[in-house]
Amino acid sequence: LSSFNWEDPFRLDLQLTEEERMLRDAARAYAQEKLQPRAIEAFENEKTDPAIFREMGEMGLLGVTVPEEYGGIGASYVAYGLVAREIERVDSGYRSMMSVQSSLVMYPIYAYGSEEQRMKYLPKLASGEYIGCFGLTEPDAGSDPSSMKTVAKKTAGGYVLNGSKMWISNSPIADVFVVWAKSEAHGGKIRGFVLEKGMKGLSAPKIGKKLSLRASITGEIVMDNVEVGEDALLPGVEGLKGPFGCLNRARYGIAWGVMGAAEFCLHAARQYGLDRKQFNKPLAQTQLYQLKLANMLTEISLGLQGCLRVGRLMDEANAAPEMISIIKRNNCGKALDAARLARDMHGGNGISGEFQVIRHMVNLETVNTYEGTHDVHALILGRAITGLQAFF
Ligand code: TGC
Ligand code: FAD
Repeated sequence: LSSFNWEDPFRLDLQLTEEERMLRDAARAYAQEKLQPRAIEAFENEKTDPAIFREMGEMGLLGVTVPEEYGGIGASYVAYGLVAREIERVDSGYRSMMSVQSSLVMYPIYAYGSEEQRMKYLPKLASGEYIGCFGLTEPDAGSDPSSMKTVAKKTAGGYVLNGSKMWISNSPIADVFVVWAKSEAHGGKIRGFVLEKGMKGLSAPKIGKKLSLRASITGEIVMDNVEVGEDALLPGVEGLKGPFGCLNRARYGIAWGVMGAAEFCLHAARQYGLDRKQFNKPLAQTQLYQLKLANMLTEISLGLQGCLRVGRLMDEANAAPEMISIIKRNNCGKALDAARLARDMHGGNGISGEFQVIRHMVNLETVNTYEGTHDVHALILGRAITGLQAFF
């Protein structure tokens, strides 16, 4: 048997391709050099820097799975997950900005869009020149998106949209809005539309006073008789499987991302415990402190390995949504546990923004809720196990 490396317990590194390692290293360097120095202040002042999209675009970190002809780099889903992990190691809000753009805006335009829509939007979204957002949730339709009220009515040349979306990442600074509405012309089925900033009747007010995910701007999308042409309709999908196809990918990325946040918390707690002495010995030399570190390390190791397995299956087009529910749900819950532990292990310093663990902790409350809450994913799995749906 060979030696153990606590920083890579299951030798994840060895399970990656050279290309995946290179992209991970580039994402890590960018995140540590460019994002980390801004993170504390961005959170404190609730400031989202739109330049981050262009920086990520330059680094090739937006829409990494999208083929090169549309501005992506045609990388694997494992590579996408590795990028999410590196960005979220710094802040869940930055990962949110990246994953909405990649999985919730570029993916549907690529997978369901016409060739004209792809050419019009994807290269500019990949470079970060355009910022995108995804509107599914409404004030009265969160976990149950099928109850959405937003409607698209047919007009002579296209559609007119009315409704409002709530809790939409990036919306106040977005140029491109992928929104989901019930289309009367399609028998009331849910259809996707691509709207653009500046359209008459379209606004996106910011939601203020967030105490979580403060580096990522969130807003509403208000559609008051927004008229669009036929070319705004995403032609390739109908029904809830449209937005869910996007969510599968974003949820998968989140499962990797939150492990990055948890790793930050583990590393911070370990270092703090080595540096700080109480009762004449380092905190890290106490049994309780070590138990907490061991629990964190175990969950992170298992969580990452689960992500890698599901990622490989996604790359073989052989993954099921329930697999993604397992890793999204479990990894968010475990990352939140790790962040709460790390906060506790830092004592009073744990509540200071300077030590960063409380920022991860409150961010992860959002990540545990969006893209399907912890309990909703339990119900998705419960339905798969029993064949009985318990949502309603
Ligand atoms: P259900 O009857 O289960 O399904 C309706 C139709 O959708 C299909 N479907 C899926 N297709 C692909 N992938 C999936 N994961 C799918 N899940 C369902 C299904 O096959 C069916 O198709 P068809 O053709 O037969 O009509 O629908 P339901 O209404 O009973 O769903 C219940 C439930 C709870 C599973 C679902 O609604 C759910 O997952 N709720 C959670 C909502 C959610 O995740 N919202 C996310 C909003 S976006 C967001 O949070 C972005 S944050 C991003 C960031 O900042 O990083
Ligand atoms: P609810 O659905 O009202 O749930 C409240 C509680 O009830 C939860 O604990 C839930 O688990 C529980 N619950 C719900 N149904 C059941 C049931 N059947 N059985 C048992 N328990 C149940 N949405 C977008 O469309 N695009 C975005 O970009 C986006 N970004 C977001 C960014 C932030 C910062 C936040 C906070 C949210 C974002 N969301 C976005 C919305 C997010 O997806 C929803 O908040 C989430 O789906 C939960 O919906 P809800 O808030 O309406 O909660």
